[in-house]
Amino acid sequence: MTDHSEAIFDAIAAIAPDIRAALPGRRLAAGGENPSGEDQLAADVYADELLKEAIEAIDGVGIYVSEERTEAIDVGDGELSVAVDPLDGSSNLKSNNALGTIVGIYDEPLPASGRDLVAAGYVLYGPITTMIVAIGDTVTGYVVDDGDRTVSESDMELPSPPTIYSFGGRVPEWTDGFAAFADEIETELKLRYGGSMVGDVNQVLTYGGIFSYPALTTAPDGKLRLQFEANPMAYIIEAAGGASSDGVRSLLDREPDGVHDRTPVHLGNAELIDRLEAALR
Ligand code: P6P
Repeated sequence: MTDHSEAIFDAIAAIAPDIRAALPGRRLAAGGENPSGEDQLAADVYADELLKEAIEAIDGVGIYVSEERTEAIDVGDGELSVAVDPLDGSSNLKSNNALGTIVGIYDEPLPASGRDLVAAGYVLYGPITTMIVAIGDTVTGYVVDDGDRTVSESDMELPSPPTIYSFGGRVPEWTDGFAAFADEIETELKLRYGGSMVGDVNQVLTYGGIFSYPALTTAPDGKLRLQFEANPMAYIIEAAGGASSDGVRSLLDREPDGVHDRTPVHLGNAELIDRLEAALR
């Protein structure tokens, strides 16, 4: 499994320059919507096509799921299922802010529990292109240059004490429990919110803290998708010694119904997640 996972991350690193090079010319709407009802940019569609082509070429992969595609696709007779958000935070292209690619590698057909993940990672298209990969309980940071990934940090762990918080959703739509928790956290940590889960979770991994896109009064399941956003990020943060929650339990224990299920998301230092869950009880 590890060899196949490493091959998948090598393939994603190899096409990362192509995805990045395509961003300037594909900032406009493609005219369609993704299965979650969000406007698709030409960059979303292009990144998805490159990723599917790269991933289906790898032995060991059987199923491909993407934010941009309604159904799971059979791409081979392998045992692994790969779920991707090809261009997470693509709306940030308009304002030239960070965005990225999120990958979850499961050893069960999708939709699957986060406990069926064998690896997860993301590419961050920031001032430089970086990659984070978690396999088992080991998290490794890479710089991606010319399609090759070079280790920049080994055995990554969430820093402690935490210093930043990153809360999504409109404040008037926060539940009373989350608003009360936010009131406490705002007196303790610094706000860092950039509108792309990859960029914001990468700040939590870098500085320690908490990322939340919570349940809203207008959207009890929140905004982010379980299979290709929440689960992979929860796997990474828990492998780095942190914790995750949907408000009640680890995101990795949240049972999925479909490949585009949404879930409330909380990720970060364990003591902050404990406090969050207590505030929502
Ligand atoms: P909002 C990007 O569209 C995304 O899916 C995540 O990357 C990000 O965390 C969230 O939505 C941002 O949502 O409501 O702040 O625009």
